[in-house]
Amino acid sequence: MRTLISLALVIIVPAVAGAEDGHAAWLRYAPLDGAARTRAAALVPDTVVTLGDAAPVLKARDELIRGIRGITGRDVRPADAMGNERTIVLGTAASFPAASVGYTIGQPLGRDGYAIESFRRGSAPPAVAIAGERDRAVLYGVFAYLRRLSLGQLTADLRERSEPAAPVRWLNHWENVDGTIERGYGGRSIFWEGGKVRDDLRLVDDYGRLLASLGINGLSINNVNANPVFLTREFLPQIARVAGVLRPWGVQVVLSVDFASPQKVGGLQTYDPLDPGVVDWWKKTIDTVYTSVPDLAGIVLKADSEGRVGPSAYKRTHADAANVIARALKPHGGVFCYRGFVYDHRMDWRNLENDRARAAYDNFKSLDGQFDDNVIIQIKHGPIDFQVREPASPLFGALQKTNEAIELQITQEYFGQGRHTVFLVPMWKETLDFDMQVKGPGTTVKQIVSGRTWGNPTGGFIGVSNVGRDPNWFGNHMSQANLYGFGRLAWNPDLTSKEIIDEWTRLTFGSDPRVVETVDALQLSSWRVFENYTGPLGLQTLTDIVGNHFGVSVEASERNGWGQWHRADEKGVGMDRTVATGTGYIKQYSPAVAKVYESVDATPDDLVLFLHHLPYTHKLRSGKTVVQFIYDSHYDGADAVAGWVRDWKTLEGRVDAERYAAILKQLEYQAGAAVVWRDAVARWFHRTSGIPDAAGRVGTYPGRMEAEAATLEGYVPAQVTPWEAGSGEGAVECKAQKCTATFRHSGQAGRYDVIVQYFDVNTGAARYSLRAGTAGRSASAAPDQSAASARQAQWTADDRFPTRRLDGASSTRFILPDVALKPGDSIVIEGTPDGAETAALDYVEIRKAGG
Ligand code: GCW
Repeated sequence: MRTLISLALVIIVPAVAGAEDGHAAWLRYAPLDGAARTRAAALVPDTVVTLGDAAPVLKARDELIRGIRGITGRDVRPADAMGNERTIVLGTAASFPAASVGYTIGQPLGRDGYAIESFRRGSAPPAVAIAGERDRAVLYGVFAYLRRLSLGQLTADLRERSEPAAPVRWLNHWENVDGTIERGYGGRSIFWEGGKVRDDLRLVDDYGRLLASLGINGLSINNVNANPVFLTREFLPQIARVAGVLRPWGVQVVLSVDFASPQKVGGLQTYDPLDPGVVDWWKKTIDTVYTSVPDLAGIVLKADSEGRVGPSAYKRTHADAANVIARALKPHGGVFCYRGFVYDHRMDWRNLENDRARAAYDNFKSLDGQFDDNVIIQIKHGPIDFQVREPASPLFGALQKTNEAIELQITQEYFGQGRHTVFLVPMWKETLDFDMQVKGPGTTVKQIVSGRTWGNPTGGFIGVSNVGRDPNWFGNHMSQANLYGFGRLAWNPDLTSKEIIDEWTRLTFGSDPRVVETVDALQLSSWRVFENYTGPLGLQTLTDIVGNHFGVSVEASERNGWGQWHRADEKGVGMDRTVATGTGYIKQYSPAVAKVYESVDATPDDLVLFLHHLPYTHKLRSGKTVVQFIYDSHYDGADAVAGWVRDWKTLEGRVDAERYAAILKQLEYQAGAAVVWRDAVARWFHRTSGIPDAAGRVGTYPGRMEAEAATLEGYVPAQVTPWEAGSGEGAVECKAQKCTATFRHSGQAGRYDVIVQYFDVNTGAARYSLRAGTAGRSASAAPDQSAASARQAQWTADDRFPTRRLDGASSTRFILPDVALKPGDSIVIEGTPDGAETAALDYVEIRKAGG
């Protein structure tokens, strides 16, 4: 009987309606509260009439019914015609006149535009038309309607017309057919597994729905580091299956290709873009792709970059390469995206004139005018590579006769990889709103990529998404705001960060004002906070550039060919990119922008070390010296994350328990990681510059006891690489079966949180146990149970941080809260290694309980 009951439970639990695992993201359609619900229920229709039976329009109808039911509790009935009830009519602009429902679109809608308009036929009850310029735009209109409903913004008289800023609103996915995702942090691929398409594509369907709600209309389904198998005849049915699932959502498939495909899978001797055989091969191959996927949106290519082959193999230009594929796409209406991310990663770092930031402009500027009209140059938002702070890429301003798209990275490669919360919209906005001043003032990046500045028809917004099979898509609930924000900006780049996050928070967590205020504030500050503890002043992300792009490693960027140099030495730091004395990068901007950047005093502090090499003692615009700014910002950043944890805790009971706990855990991790970053970067600059911290913090850590100074049984000293990622002189590790480190509390008696900083590498699952306080005291000193049980704890180091070494990525912490300690009490940690994971320890730190 017992077994039966527990079996039943196992089956029932996952089916519990409303499990808040984050999968529904911003489309939860949670019921509105009280009065808002009554108000909304009075405005929604009784029936929905659908004009035509195109799949996106039917999806739109189902979505409308589902959304209204969730938000207001009312059931809307599908009907064949308008009757004597309140009705919503859904259809394309063209379908309305023929249906004679009493509504016509009037002024035509452009592109993917939609209209949501109230109307009345004779004395019939009020009706609403949701009309789209094309099928998928009906979906966009319905999602807009439901967004209003959820946000409590629906009114009785609706007059909304909306058109996207640009035709290209695409995502790129860096997915491999084996199911892995390059720079993906939300689990394995929703598309691929074991070399082929997955049998179950329900997640793709769910994803298509999320994308349609944002107006995203294209999606590349394989890595730009492309596997040529995607262009083989045998593979086409697999692509067609994915396209078939996305099509009803108005999302068209895009393919990434390998430029050597004519040779690798076509059996030709060459892939020279000017060779007639190659021209012919591309044409035939793309014709064949269109027989399987007739609405393929286009192709994306990464060439001559990071080891990918390209036209340089035959001394051909990027335009030669782009046009050969673009011409094959042209008869089918396909668009070709050539990535502007072309640079040499074997540059000589000794030559102070070399500069990776110049690469995109140097590669493409002279080719302006040579690209066919269905070619887009896809440009990363900054000149390097998604670093925490970069200026707008000068290439945006350099091309006048060429279509451009901005590439924004949604997946948080350099932004904590799903383990840190960083809302990227404010950063993207800074680039989109940046005035390149290429046609006088008023030529912002968003206008240029929308094609408005030079009248180029085919441009837009491309986001690298890389969601995975994790229930919440990203491995971090808060990261969903980046996909949401990307989609909203791609539709309307004039929206503010505040508007976007406010919508997202309400749709995702509901409209409790305390929740909205807390989450909005946290998200809106998060980029600055992250920058403060990972790389302020335009230093770029001070991470392990040649490795995992996750942990701190200040010098990893230096003395190698990758060109992400900051050139810090004992006197100063920063890349001199001036025209006068540096690499000349600044000349790539319009004279008006260059004038600002060329002058140290005029350059904003945020970018100053990206553009200038300065002594540590240089006074910034803020009035602080460079080095003091570095110290201060790192402390500010780490303090801010600790503050988020406290803020989040005030939301207990206001956010569902499941997401509350997951986000708390994520923020607590982030708070610890920010301390690792803070200490590492501040100590590195302290040691290198020899200049003390005016506030006396760097090098002095109250309450901290280094493991190497503890009483050790079995534990032996170990090096942390880079040195700055380990506190004190380094760490200790256990190469025996079991080891013990004993620390002695020498401070005052009181209640403390005991923080154990240890290393969790990904090669095993070492175990730790901790005993804090005096043995035998617990019984008498604990009327309060939690304190009594809090004196001991065990945990396993089984997180999968992206490293095998003791470094900034594996350094993490365990906190035993609220422990009573008196002078002389011991804190004993026992470590049990697991294979190559050596139960390593960095330090123990005690802080006032609840701090
Ligand atoms: O940021 C770098 C990433 C690579 C990526 C490359 C690119 C797909 O580290 O993983 O390759 O950019 O954008 O092509």
